[in-house]
Amino acid sequence: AEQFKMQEALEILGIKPINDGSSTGSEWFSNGELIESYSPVDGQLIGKVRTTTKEDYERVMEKATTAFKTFRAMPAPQRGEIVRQFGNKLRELKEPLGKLVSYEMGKSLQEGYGEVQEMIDICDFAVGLSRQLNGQVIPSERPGHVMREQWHPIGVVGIISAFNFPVAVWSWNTALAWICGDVCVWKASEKAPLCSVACQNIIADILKANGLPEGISCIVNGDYRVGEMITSDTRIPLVSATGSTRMGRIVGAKVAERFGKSLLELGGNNAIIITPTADLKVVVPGAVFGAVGTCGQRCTSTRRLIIHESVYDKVRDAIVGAYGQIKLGNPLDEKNHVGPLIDTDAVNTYLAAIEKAKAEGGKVLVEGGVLTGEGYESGCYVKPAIIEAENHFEIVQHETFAPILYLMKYNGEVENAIDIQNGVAQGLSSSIMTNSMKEAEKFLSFAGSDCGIANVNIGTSGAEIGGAFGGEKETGGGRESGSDAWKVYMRRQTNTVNYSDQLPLAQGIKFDL
Ligand code: UN1
Repeated sequence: AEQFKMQEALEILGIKPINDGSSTGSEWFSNGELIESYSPVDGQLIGKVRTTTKEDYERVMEKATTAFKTFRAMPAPQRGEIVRQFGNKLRELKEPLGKLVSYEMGKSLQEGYGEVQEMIDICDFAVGLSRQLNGQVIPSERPGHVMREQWHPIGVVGIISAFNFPVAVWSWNTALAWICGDVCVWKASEKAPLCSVACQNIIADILKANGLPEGISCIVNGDYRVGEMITSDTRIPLVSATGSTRMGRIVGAKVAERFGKSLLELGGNNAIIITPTADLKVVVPGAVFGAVGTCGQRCTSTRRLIIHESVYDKVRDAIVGAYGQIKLGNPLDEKNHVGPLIDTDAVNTYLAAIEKAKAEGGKVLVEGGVLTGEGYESGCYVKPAIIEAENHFEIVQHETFAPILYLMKYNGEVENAIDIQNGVAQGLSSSIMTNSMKEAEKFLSFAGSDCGIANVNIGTSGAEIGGAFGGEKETGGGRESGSDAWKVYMRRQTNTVNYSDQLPLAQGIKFDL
């Protein structure tokens, strides 16, 4: 029955057995080899997507650069209207799209729907923002002069996204880019290419119904070689890339080499500090959802718990106890909390990390392992593991995209916990569980967490789109979604206008002729 409903979802989303992977809107073409997309849920082939060749890419860029000239001239609130229609369409299609996300990527159905909800939320945010792309008026030191700042569309935005949020990350970028007057070229993860086809179908209908040209929303498909076409292309002033630190290092350098801008959203190594006054009713669901949600494959997933020694045993026992309640299995079945990892490579990485942690002296509190037998035929289902470890272990310093949670102790004051929390190369998300106002404020102060996201009494994952999302250090420094993240999708221009009959120079310089 599940299979039939999935077929129905695929039909609604316009997914065929074989799909072109390059599109400028309604036009689809592609001449590269095929990517086969297998579901980690049941190991079945869902569909194939043809990759983008250099010639296909040129065709895409031709349309994109031409479309930009039209789109940038459209008033921003009218562009907002397009995004409003897109958000409404997503409301209609939340169920089939959420299902496809869950089936192609393996996250729980609830989280699949949640991801589509994030798309809807960013659309709403962007619609309001389309009337607020405000610049400032700045007092000039010269009489009869005015200074102001304007924000202009930047051009073609390249988007490179990861498998773990196969639809939301695209929309965080596109919803803002579109209201800003930019056009987008998206390369989805080769591990979730059908999601890109589905999203492109949805937006293409809307652009067409509004009589807009081809090229405002484009997709390309393939591996890093297609990514390189984007990163090395001087016609693309901004590249937004989400993925591993390894990938970001390459993309960031490549884009910087040609003086492009990049928005990087890379690895995290997120911790929760659990203090003596922490409320266990909040700690347990916060830490467990953070660690095992999306099978530990969020960049915000909780990797480390830093627990005060005075409450260590109590917290450890409560978390270990809660792990006993987790239901693992088909993510399309709503009673399961955790689905599979993305593929068997990810399973091998997970197994190797557990071995490495043990070899470095880690003590396993909840055993990991691969699940076998009925319902687990894809070979991608693993048991969430808990390991007592030390922060300096090499494996702990490293982001493993899997449900492995490291427990460690701190003693004395909260500053010691903050040192441990900050003592990694990544800087995405962080939390403190405390009822002490002083501890909470210290954690949020300049001397506290060094992450882009710092929370009190909630976990590390599940950020709302209203805030700027991103992090420091090896996380890459980019911010997307809410707050003033829109500014990166525009170019800033400072204007000085003289409405006097004189030409006074700035800085008091006299230049008499
Ligand atoms: C990601 O894993 O790339 O905060 C993004 C969260 C989600 C986004 C995660 N809103 O967990």
